[in-house]
Amino acid sequence: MKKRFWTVSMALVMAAQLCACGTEKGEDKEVEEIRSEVNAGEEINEIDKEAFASGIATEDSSAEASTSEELNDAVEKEAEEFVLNNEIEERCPVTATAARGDVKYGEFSHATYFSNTCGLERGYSILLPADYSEDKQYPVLYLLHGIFGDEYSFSGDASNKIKEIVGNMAADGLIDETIVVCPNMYAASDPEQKPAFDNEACLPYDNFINDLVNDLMPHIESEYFVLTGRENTYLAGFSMGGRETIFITLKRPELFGYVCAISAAPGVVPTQDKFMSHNGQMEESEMKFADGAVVPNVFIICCGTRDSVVGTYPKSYHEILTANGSDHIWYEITGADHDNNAIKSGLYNLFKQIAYDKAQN
Ligand code: FER
Repeated sequence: MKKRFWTVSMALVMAAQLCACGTEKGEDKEVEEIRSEVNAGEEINEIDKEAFASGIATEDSSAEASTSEELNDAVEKEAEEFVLNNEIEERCPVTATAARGDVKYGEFSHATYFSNTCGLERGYSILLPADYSEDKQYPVLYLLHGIFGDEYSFSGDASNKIKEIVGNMAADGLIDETIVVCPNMYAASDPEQKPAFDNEACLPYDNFINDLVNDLMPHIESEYFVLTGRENTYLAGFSMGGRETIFITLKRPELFGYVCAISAAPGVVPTQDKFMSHNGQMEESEMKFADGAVVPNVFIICCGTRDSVVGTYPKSYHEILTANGSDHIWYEITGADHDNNAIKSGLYNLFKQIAYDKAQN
């Protein structure tokens, strides 16, 4: 179904490809027309929204091997060659994404919590390990969706392979079994308020830091058997979720030991892109960890080299953080668009870094 995205939203993608990297002066009139169409909220239909929320659909890379025998061979070969180090791998390997007969995977379920921040009952999806038990305690990854998404954006898209990546890496003893919480990142007090490409409509996303820290995290920590503290608390997000991941990490770096912002959207700092003019959550000079702050052990920023939606904004975040002396890992996924290849890569590398640190201790 998601493949229809390509045909339905050609104008959007064309505009995105032409000007994803920020303001381009002297664009011709045709581009300006496409841009204004894109800017008109009603032009963004449900299928487009799905692609923003959880990434443009891609072919399943584990389906590159055309038979299950070929897939098994690829998995075996990769497993034999695998050496745990702290190097980034651009592509998430099939050993991580393949559904294996010998591994029991967790399932997503849905629950709610009361948000004092919003004055509302709010939902989240949660992936518990297959043998989740009160006899154990689990680290938690908070995973933030893209614009127009909700708590179902990741759980409803099997092609991001979240269940497989977490399940396989835990089954292989690389990481502890891990809980993944997918919140609704639109922390509005008015249930009628809806996201859009304008500053006012984006404020609830920027408010999510309060909901996460004051409402959702305490709820998860009281309702589930979780390990607490920064070493056991991870944060990742895609696109709009990547932008909020960066914002939350810079504001509350002591809370999260391992962080990954995938294909982060513009708007952390003031800018103008094809969708809107962003006021910015902070000035460029403020985009850094506070002096003396406890910072994450690992803070990854990554993006596909062919991202047709956020272009080079993630790279610009890397450059600003570098100029401001804030440690992070930056890498690009060759050939990836604003899509699941970027998401799988970011998640895999986040867990690989966690695995590496765990192996050192
Ligand atoms: C923008 C470009 C991209 C923006 C948000 C996005 C709020 C988010 C895209 C996504 O979440 O997929 O200018 O402004």
